[in-house]
Amino acid sequence: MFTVNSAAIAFLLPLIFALTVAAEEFVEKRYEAGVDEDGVQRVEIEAGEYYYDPNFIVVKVGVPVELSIRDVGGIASHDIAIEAPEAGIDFSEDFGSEPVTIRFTPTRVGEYQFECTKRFLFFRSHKDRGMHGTIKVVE
Ligand SMILES: [Cu+2]
Repeated sequence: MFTVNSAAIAFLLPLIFALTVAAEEFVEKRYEAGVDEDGVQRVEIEAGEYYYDPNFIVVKVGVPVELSIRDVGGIASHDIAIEAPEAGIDFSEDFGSEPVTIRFTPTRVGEYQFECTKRFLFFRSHKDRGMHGTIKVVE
């Protein structure tokens, strides 16, 4: 006979709520890329559960960008995806603790959203848990 302990329910319900519904605070971490001597804007991103740092990245239009991204902890695996082909920014890359380099040249001013597309079973997606950000392309 299967019985449900009320103490277990009292413990599990808030946990299920936290994992599936509750909003987590999103803190903006801004980085304005400079242009290196070789004409490349380099940006290093560290990612974990469930964030990118930085998550608001300002780059200049028409100047090549090199994003270097790596996972700095946790057990979940992550990716970074952005779909803005109209701005020359369109990629989806898995990464781990070794840095992965992504190159593109932004062609249009604007703000473009990136996110982690991973999700574990029925839990909230990594994006919904705070794993998203913005590339802002400026003149
Ligand atoms: Cu993720």
